[in-house]
Amino acid sequence: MSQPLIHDCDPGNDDALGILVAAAHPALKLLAVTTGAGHLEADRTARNAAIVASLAGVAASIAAGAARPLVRERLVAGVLDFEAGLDRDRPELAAVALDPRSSSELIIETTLGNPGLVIACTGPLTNLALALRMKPAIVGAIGRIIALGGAWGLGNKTAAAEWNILSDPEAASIVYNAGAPITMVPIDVAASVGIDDALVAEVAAGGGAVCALAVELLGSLRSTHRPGPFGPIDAPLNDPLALLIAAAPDLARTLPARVDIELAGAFSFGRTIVDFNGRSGRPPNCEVVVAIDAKRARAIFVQNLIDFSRSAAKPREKP
Ligand SMILES: [Ca+2]
Repeated sequence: MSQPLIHDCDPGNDDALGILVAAAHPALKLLAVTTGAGHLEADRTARNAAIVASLAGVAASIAAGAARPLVRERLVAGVLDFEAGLDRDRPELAAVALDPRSSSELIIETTLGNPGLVIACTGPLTNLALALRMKPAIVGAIGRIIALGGAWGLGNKTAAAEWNILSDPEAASIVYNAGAPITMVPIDVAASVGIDDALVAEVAAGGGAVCALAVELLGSLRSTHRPGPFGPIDAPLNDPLALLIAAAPDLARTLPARVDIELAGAFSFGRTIVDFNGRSGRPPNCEVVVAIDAKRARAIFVQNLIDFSRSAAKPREKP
């Protein structure tokens, strides 16, 4: 039986690849794609999700969500060039109609209707925090939250903080303290799965509209990658990993940890404090991914896209 799933995201080129994985993987049943402000404005992330759904024939409900963080002013993704993939406006591309519900409403109704479902989060955690505040009872129906974001080491937006968490630290704090099972996929470990020439070539060889879109998205991620002093050399695949782990949890090795979000630090605001050793004296609140089977993850990623591209192409091939 396939795993019911919500993908909460801010597409965003790697989020868009995540939607494709979520829709393609036979172990997943993608019920809803919920979007909000993060990488781009909220109306753009919703439209980008709707573009991906249209192009790939994704049947899930697509909703627009939070336009700003719970407490603070919104950040913008200043590290990106906004000229590639879905970062730039694409008025020429068709998009499916959005669900009339807000992302948080759709999260609540879908979760209550599908106990045990997984929520994969690849953007700021605003929508999920709102849903948890509006309807705390959903905690008991969530099978697992798989959240791409945070770091045990250096941040990627400030020296201390990773982008998704920094974009709405209060929301992240609500989610990490909600009591639901959580798997954290920190950028330290996500960096181990890179987008290299071979990966792009394998996807390109798949042919069809889905693979063509994926190649464009992969290229845009590579073009905006700025390696730090410790790498990684190749742009990290990032967001699709949350969906790949949702489909195949054994791709990831995890350790329990207490994860808290720094909400007051002058220099460390938005940092995830990952306590593997119980130094806080408080019990773990999540499983942190510490290693990924990168070879298998990328093989599944490529095969998903190729299979999906072929199946999505079939109706169009009919006379
Ligand atoms: Ca994202």
